[in-house]
Amino acid sequence: MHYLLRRTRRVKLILPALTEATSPYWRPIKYSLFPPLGLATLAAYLDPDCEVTLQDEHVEPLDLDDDPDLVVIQVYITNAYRAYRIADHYRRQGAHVALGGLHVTSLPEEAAPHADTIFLGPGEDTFPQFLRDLADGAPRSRYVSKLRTLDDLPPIRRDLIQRHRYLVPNSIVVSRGCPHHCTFCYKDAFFEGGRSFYTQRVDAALAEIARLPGRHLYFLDDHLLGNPKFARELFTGMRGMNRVFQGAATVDSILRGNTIEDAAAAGLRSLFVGFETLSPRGLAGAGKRQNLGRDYREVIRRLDDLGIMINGSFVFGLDGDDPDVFRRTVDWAVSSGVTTATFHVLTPYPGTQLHTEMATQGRLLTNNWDLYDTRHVVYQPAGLSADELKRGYDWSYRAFSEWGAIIAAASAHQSLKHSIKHFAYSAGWKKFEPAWDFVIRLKQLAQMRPLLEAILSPVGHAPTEAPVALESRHVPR
Ligand code: B12
Ligand code: SF4
Repeated sequence: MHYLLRRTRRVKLILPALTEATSPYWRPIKYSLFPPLGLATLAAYLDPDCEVTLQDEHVEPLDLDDDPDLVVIQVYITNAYRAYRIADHYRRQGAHVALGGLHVTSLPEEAAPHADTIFLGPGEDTFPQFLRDLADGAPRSRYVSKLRTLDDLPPIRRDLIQRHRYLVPNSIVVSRGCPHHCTFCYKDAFFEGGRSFYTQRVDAALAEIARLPGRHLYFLDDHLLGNPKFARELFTGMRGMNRVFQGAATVDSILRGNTIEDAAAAGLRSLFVGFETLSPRGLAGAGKRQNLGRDYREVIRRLDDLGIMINGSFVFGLDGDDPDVFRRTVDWAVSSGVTTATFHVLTPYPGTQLHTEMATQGRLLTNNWDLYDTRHVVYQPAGLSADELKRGYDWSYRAFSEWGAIIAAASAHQSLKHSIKHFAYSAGWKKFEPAWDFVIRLKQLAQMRPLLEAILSPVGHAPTEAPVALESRHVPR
């Protein structure tokens, strides 16, 4: 048992590249947005005397010639094979390898042969316990998170994040999980065995915000408005902080009370909204009760009034979808003035209710996790063929990104200023890919932040004067 022979002095944390990020068609900017916040969160529990490195393969080649004592790897579904190869490599060298994250939680038996220790669920309770056990020479092979709290967290090791490599280094999460239960979402599986939605204390969240330099923030929370009381207090506290930020929320939370106005007053300038489908049958089938019977146009109007840009999320391939779903959805998004869209092919992630349903019905087409990226069809759809679904999905991105669609969507706003900003933002995102790649290669992303903030300044309706920056947690393709 090597951990008895080696003291834990050198620790390496790795986010292996998602498979699609290494394909010839990858979009470097999409993977240069957010730093590995989960790993930086875990690093906070390490002894300050440890020599710690954090490597994100999306933004730099991995150095695999080193000799760490402990290797911590975050496993998503489409980096799982890569993660296992890296894990095997370090285990051969005698390091203690710890694997955790969404995919390990979904399929622990698959991950276990590649690790000395696996972790199921969030790591805030289990990782410190593991470190204590490791120091005692008796680490377990499996830890399952049960105690769910964000109280008294040590400050995230943001010093390990190479800020210059990311467009949005100020990403932050002030909650975990979500109060809803959509059947295609990882959430229930990941948080099984304990609370599945909980927030930080407001004062701690505000303190974390205060530690971040610059003005722009990106909240990576699944549902920033999920707890209205917490959200209101957070936004009240942020009012004097001169921040601009982006986040994600559900349609019902936008329509309920005045939380969205409070958010705008605190600096919210763009929001990822899970519309998912225009079909009530599709919503019901996906367990998306919070969307059922809600007036999507009213959601749009309310956000538009506040000058908040929208990144609409849409899922194709729900039961009930027919070959016309793509045109209907794109037409609606364009005519509604949705700024950017994230389209997904419905994907039954292992561990989800959707996956169980598909498996029971014998509709799963492949277990190749590399294809579970919401761009490929991995199950047999009901109302259209797999090929129609894939072609319709690809068509939707193309159609939504055409100049005509950009101009039409930008023209849909009440305010001319909003239209101009929509146009600049949307075109900048969709039409200038080579320019982004060039900037990344020159390692000059940091120089782009003030420019983006300037381009995306407020549109007049918004209750504060703050400018804004880039788009969405699930960034559009
Ligand atoms: C940032 C992000 C990305 C980044 C990922 C790179 C990065 N820098 O992290 C980018 C933009 C590349 C991305 C892309 C996509 N994403 Co994304 N993304 C996120 C997001 C918004 C935040 C992740 C985060 O930082 N969380 C906060 C930290 C604190 O939590 P964490 O990372 O989970 O880490 C904790 C635990 O997981 C655990 N842990 C993790 N690793 C380890 C390892 C060990 C050893 C231990 C002990 C613990 C541990 O401990 C940490 C602390 O508790 C999440 C949603 C969310 N709120 O988590 C979606 C999310 C991960 N994405 C999702 C999806 C669907 C996608 C896309 C497919 C979207 C698309 N169509 O393009 C793509 C491709 C992803 C893929 N193929 O798997 C889904 C994943 C579903 C799934 N089952 O895999 C999520 C969960 C959103 C959702 N609600 O559906 N994404
Ligand atoms: S609202 Fe979003 S985060 Fe919450 S369960 Fe549904 S898909 Fe998941």
